[in-house]
Amino acid sequence: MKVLLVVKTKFMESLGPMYLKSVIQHNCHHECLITDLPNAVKTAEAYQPHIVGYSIMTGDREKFQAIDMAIKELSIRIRQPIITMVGGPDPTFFPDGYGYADMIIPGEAEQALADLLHTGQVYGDLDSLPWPARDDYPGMRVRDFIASRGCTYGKCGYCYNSTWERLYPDLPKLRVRSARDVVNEIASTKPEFVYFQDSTFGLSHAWLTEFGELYKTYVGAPYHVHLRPNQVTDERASLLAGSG
Ligand code: B12
Repeated sequence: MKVLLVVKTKFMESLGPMYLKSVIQHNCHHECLITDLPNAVKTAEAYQPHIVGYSIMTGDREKFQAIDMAIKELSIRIRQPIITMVGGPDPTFFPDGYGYADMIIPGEAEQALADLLHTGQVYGDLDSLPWPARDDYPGMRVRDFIASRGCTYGKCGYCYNSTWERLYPDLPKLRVRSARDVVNEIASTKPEFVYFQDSTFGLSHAWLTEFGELYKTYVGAPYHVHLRPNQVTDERASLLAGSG
């Protein structure tokens, strides 16, 4: 089975689709390719996928819908059924607009895709997931990582976490990878610059202390994190500075 994942742009890495590609390849033993909107139809024509999945943020629904029409025409032309699916924040929060797709997969999709491809349990905790597949993003100077999912500040009006918690009340508010797993992953990519996509990075001082020591020893590249203003304490600032 061949799965084509389409992102809006490849100017930077898209961790969600990269995690899904890794599960599709390593856990499910199927093929997967990540492409962007401008190249989607051309790539699909050459790759002839069985499933096409779109990763969509709010504001981009119509752009993906237009591509979906072209993919369905291609399916008729090459006489091969192509199942299309949508996922990511917009289909999760606003599924009503997605009548055009064959499937809507809301929320985190690692386990859902494994179920769809008849594979067993892949998600135990975040450390159990295979690291994101980076081979569709060769030569990037900035590499993206995520050490946690969710956030303990669940009520900020501008952020998806509050809505997410209402949709998935059984998930812990915050799930954190072990510092060792995160640093091992980063070290394996030898990045020039590291960009953490966590909503709020290093909430636990004990975690941040362990992370800082490992990071300084095994990576050392400068890095970017998101913090809430009230997280910028002297202690956290010095832990971050100490790790480089
Ligand atoms: C990186 C990022 C960006 C990057 C995007 C880079 C890129 N490659 O395209 C940049 C900086 C460009 C960006 C821009 C914006 N962003 Co932004 N961004 C993020 C951030 C911080 C991390 C995303 C990430 O890597 N998550 C980690 C991965 C593992 O999770 P995931 O992406 O959600 O993927 C999982 C599921 O969604 C699902 N999934 C994802 N794709 C697919 C595809 C298929 C087929 C399936 C089945 C499932 C699936 O499975 C994945 C694995 O579990 C998130 C916050 C967050 N912590 O998630 C906000 C977030 C996604 N952004 C948000 C917003 C609001 C924006 C902006 C509109 C901000 C602005 N005002 O300009 C813009 C424009 C977005 C656009 N339409 O283009 C909102 C999304 C809201 C929404 N309803 O879509 C978020 C959630 C933050 C928030 N404030 O709440 N963003």
